[in-house]
Amino acid sequence: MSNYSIKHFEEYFQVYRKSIRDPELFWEEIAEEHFVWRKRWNSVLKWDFKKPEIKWFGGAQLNITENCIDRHLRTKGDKTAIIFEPNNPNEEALHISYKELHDRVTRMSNVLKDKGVKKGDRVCIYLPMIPELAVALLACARIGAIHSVVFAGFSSTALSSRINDSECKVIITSDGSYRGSKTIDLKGIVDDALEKCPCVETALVVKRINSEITMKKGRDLWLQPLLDQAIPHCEPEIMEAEDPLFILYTSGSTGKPKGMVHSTAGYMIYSAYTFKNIFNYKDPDVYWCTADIGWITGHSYIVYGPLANGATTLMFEGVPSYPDFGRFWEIVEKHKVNQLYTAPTAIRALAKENISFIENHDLSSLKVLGSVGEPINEEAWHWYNDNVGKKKSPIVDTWWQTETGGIMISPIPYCTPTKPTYATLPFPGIQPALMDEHGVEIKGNQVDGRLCIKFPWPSIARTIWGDHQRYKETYFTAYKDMYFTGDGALRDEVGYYRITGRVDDVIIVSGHNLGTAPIEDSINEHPAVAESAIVGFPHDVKGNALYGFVTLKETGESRVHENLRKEINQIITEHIGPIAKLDKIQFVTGLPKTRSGKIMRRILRKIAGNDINNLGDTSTLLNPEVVDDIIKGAL
Ligand code: 6R9
Repeated sequence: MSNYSIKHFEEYFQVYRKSIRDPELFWEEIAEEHFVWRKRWNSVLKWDFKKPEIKWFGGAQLNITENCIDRHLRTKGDKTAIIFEPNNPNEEALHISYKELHDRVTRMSNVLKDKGVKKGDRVCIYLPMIPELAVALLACARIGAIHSVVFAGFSSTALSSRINDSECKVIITSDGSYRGSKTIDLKGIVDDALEKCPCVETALVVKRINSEITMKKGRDLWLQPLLDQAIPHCEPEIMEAEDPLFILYTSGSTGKPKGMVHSTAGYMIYSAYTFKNIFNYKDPDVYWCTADIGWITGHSYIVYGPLANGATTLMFEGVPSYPDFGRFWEIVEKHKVNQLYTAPTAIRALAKENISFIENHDLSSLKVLGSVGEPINEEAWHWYNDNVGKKKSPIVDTWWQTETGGIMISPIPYCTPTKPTYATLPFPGIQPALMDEHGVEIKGNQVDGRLCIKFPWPSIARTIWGDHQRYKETYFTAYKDMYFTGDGALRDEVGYYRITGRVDDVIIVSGHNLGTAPIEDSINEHPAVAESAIVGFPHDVKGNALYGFVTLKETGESRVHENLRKEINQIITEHIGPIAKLDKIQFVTGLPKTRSGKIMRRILRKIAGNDINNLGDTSTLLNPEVVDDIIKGAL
C-alpha cells in the first residue's frame, strides 16, 4: 500500500486510520520517500497548542527549490513546468521547461543576492500573473529570503501597510498589468505606497505593458537587464525545516491584516501530498488553477504543490470574460487541461452566460474539477458537473484556509463518492471536531457545530508575523487544545462534512440557528436569480430577521419585483421552512466582493442594520462602486 497515492475508497480509510493512529510514522514515511533532504530530522513532531508552538521535522535541512526544480532536471528537464497563457489570446503562450525554470530562478536569485538580500530578509512581490511572479517566489526560496506576495489588485494603502508590517527590503513589481481590455498602472501604485515605506531599498521592475513610468534614481531598476547579466547558477541556501518560507496576509474579522507565517518543510510536504491526491495528477497531465498567486490557493496549488510533483501547471494572466465568456473553455481546449481548479464565484458568473460559450469548445480532456474559496451552492455544483464535467469528472469541493496552508477536507477524485455542497471527508492527517457553544465536542453523526482541528498537520501556519499573541488569541483560545477555524460545519449521517460558512454568518432567528449558505443555495435555484447574500438585521420580536440582497440574471425578461419576492420566499419555504423566509429582499446590481471573490457580508450587514455611517474600509473591495448603489436602494 502506498500512502502517497490513494487509489480507492477502502484505501483512503486505511491510510486515514494509519495517519491518526501514528501521525509521526505516517508523515515520516512520506517525507522520506518523496522529498530530498540535506540533513535528516531529529524528531518528526513537537507541539503544544497552549503556547502555541508547532515544529515538524525539527533538525532537518533542505531547500524547497531543490524539491520543486533541481531534482526533476535529470528525468524531466525538458518537461513543461509552467504554461503561461497571456491576457491577450493572440499573444503566444509560453512553455517553460524545468530546465528553463531552473535557469530563470537561479538568475533571479543572483539578482536578489546582488541587491543585498540575505537569508531571513523579507521581499515583497507585487506582480500580475506573469512567469516572473512564480519565478520570484522560487528565487526568494532559493536564497532563503521570506516572500510576501501582495495581490496586485490591492491599493497603495493596503500594499504599504503590508510592506511595513514585515519590513520588506526589496519589492519586485512591474510597469503595469493587463486586465482584459484594460491596463493597470501598477508602478504608480507602488510609487505611492513606497512614499510611506522607508524600509524598501530597491524596487525591481518587470517590463510588461511598455508604459511610460518614472524610475526613481537609486531605488528603481529594470529587472530584465539584470537577469540577462546574472549567471544561471546559484547554490540553494540550506534551510532549517522550521525556517519561514513565506508570509501571506489574510484579513481578520477586525483590525489589520494578519501576516500568516508558513514554514519550509511541513508546508512543502503537505502542499505536495494534497496536490498529488486531490487532483489525481499523473504525468503528463496539464493542471490549471485559475486563482491568482497573490492568494494561498496560488501559492500552494499553482506553484509549490504542482512543482514539487514535477507537474505542468498553467498560469493565466487574464480574466474569464475577455475577450468573451468563452475564454476559460478556450484555454481548456487549447492546452488540453486535465484538472481545472476554480472558485464558486467564477462558476456562477460563467453560468449566467449563454451556454453556447461552453458548447463551442472541446472539454473532453478534463478529468477532475475543483472548487475552493466559499461554499459551493447546489445550483452552481450541478451546473459545473453537468456542463463542464459532463457528469464524468468528479468535483472536488476543497475546504481549507490561508492558515492551513493546504486542503483539509475534500473528496479524493475517483475514490470518495461526491455529494453536492459537501466537502466530504478529512484528508489523511486531519482530525476535525465539531464543538458546541460550551466548548464541548459534539460526537456522532447528523450534528452541526463549530469546526475545530484537534491535532497539528504539517502545513499549519506557525504564527502571525510580529504578533504571536494575536495568533494564540485568534486560533487557540476559543476551544481548549484545538485550532479553531472560524467556520461552522455539519456532519451528515455517513460522516461527510458540509461547511456552512463563517460562524459569524450564522444568524439566529427566533432562537433558530440559520446558516446563510443553505438559504442562499435555495434562492439561487430560482431561475431569475444570479447571486444572493443573506445577512441578519435586528428585529423586535425575532431577535434577528433576514435581509436578502439579490442580483438577477440578464434574461431579457422583465418581471415584477413584487412577484419575484414572493417566489423567492416560496422557494425558501420549500427548501428550509417558513422560519428562513426573508423579511426584506433588495434587488441590487452587484454584491460587494473581496478581491478573492468572497462576498463582504460585513458591509451588507451594516447596510441592512441601517448603520451606513460606519461601513469601515471599502477601498480593498473588488467593486466598491456597488456599495453606493446598494445604500441608495436601501433608503
Ligand atoms: C483557500 C481559501 C478561507 C475561508 C474558510 C471558509 C471559506 C474556503 C471553502 C470554504 C466552504 C469550501 N472556504 N473553501 N467554505 N467550502 N470549499 O479560500 O483560503 O482565503 O483564507 O479563506 O474560505 O470560510 O474559512 P482563505
